[in-house]
Amino acid sequence: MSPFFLEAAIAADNYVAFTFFVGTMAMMAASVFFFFELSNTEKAWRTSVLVSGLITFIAAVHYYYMRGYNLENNVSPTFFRYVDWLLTVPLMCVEFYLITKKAGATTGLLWKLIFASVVMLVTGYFGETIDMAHSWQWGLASGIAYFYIVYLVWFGDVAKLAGATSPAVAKAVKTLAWFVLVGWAIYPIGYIQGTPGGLFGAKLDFGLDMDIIYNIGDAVNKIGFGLVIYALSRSESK
Ligand SMILES: *C/C=C(C)/C=C/C=C(C)/C=C/C1=C(C)CCCC1(C)C
Repeated sequence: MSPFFLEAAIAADNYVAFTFFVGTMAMMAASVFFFFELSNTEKAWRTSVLVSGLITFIAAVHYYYMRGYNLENNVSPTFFRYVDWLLTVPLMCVEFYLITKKAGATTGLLWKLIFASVVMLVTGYFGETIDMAHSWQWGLASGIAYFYIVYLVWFGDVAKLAGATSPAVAKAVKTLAWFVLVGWAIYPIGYIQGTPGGLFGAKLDFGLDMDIIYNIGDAVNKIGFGLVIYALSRSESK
């Protein structure tokens, strides 16, 4: 079937496919917005806003693909989901690095964040695919890496550096830290829903498909993160 027929074939009650479709649109719109705003952005903030656009653009391409894959095969596009995350989550770490760089953030800190995010994602991938029989143990390992990132942005080097910059940067880092603590916590909910091991071996059912939970998480976090950076670039341009 051609992609056009597939699009028409999204049934009105197929909420998974619908959220992939809306996700594609939202990510595309956000990318256009960030890219077009670059020319109105002060030089010092251009790279940060560009990275915001790259994050939503990479997601838009993956969502377009995942939408078709899910419609055609009626299964979760887990592999492409994780490819997307492996590209976009490290870029979110780059955002933290870029905005705290003026206060002295080192590439050592950047690598710590990236390393923790890769551990978080690779262990999650193992639990969802290769070694599903031990999904809760993999989820636990992933959760530990996740809490290390939470620690770094709330109390560790990222938080300390943010305190040493302008009030606007400090405020933006605080907002991004909330995204990491609350927005990113949407993902383990999807994982618990979608894996046999659930939470510490206890199967929980939230009544929502795993992909719907992940799609909500991506929209909140990728677009939200970008908008916080965008707002910061505006307040610092005045
Ligand atoms: C744009 C994509 C983002 C911000 C993805 C974030 C993904 C996570 C924070 C995933 C975390 C997980 C756990 C903390 C435990 C279970 C396995 C994961 C990978 C779903």
